[in-house]
Amino acid sequence: MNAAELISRAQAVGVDGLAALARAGDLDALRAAEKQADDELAAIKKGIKDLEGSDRSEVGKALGIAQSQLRDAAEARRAELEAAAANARLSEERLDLTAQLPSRRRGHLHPVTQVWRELEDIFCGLGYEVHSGPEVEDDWHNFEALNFPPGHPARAMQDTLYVDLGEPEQVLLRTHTSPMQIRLMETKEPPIYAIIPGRTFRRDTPDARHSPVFHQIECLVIDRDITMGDLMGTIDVFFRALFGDVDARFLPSFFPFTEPSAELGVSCPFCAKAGCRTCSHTGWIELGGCGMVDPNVLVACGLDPEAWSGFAFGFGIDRIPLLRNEIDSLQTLLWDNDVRFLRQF
Ligand code: 2NL
Repeated sequence: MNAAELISRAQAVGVDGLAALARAGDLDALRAAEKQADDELAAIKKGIKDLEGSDRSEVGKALGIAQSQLRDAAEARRAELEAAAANARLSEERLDLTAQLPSRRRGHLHPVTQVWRELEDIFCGLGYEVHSGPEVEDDWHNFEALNFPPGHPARAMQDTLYVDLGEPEQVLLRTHTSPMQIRLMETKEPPIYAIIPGRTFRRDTPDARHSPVFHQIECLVIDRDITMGDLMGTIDVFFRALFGDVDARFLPSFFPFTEPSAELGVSCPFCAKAGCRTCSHTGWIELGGCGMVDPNVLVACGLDPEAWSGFAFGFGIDRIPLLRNEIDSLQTLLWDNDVRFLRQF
């Protein structure tokens, strides 16, 4: 073959090779097209040795052009095919991170437990300890040490649930949380700053306002020179932490274990004393009672009433979630156990 023929063959290999590279649908096809063009160019190259000097360089030039065109085209096509393969893999492996899975509904604490914990938080913030005691008690801690005279109506069968253990009417379900306060005074060296929340039991027929199992919290302070002023100031701070902008009210009363004693009321947090359904149009809500610990109680616990004095107050916990959530029956709050109802609160 002469130089002109070799040059035109080299150009033809270039044109056909470019078309084959463009047609290659995957990397294997691309490699095959490259190899075929290379082989054909190598065969043309072999014809060079039979040519004159000046023709040799002309054919060499034509081969070089065809070779470099094919190399560039192959490189570009390879990049295209690799990108396409990567994209195909990406879309195949794509995870839909926006998928919505049905989530589990989160539960919450019972309304009584919520208030219980809130009360603990308030008193912990005032530096008090939280204590709990046995629910099954003896006559001494529930009544005798609390200065209940023998034959006091609260000891009678209709109020107290006695347990059939030991001597008759000696073992009982605590009717209030006070027995644990007796236990604290018997065992702890004052000063004592404690609250005792807990479950309490009375022989009551269940209705909207009564439940044989209910919840109480009592507060006990024993220290030197404690006065009625300390009691009133503490209750004021406590009521404001629990209810907001309210006033406390103390009405003279009687309890066997305190002297003097007072009924404890709070101005209605819902109407600011204007009168509403919640406070039965009185402007006040009765919560519990309070007083200065009776010296007889201190003596029963082995404390010297000349050295120590203290105050105590107590009230029912259940009243508070009832008021707050406008629930009209203790049965609904404590016994029905209907989560469809309770989960509103
Ligand atoms: C109420 C009234 C009260 C106490 C509880 C108490 C305890 C000891 C000594 C003196 Cl060990 N007092 N507790 C005092 C006054 C009132 O509770 O209505 N509770 C529901």
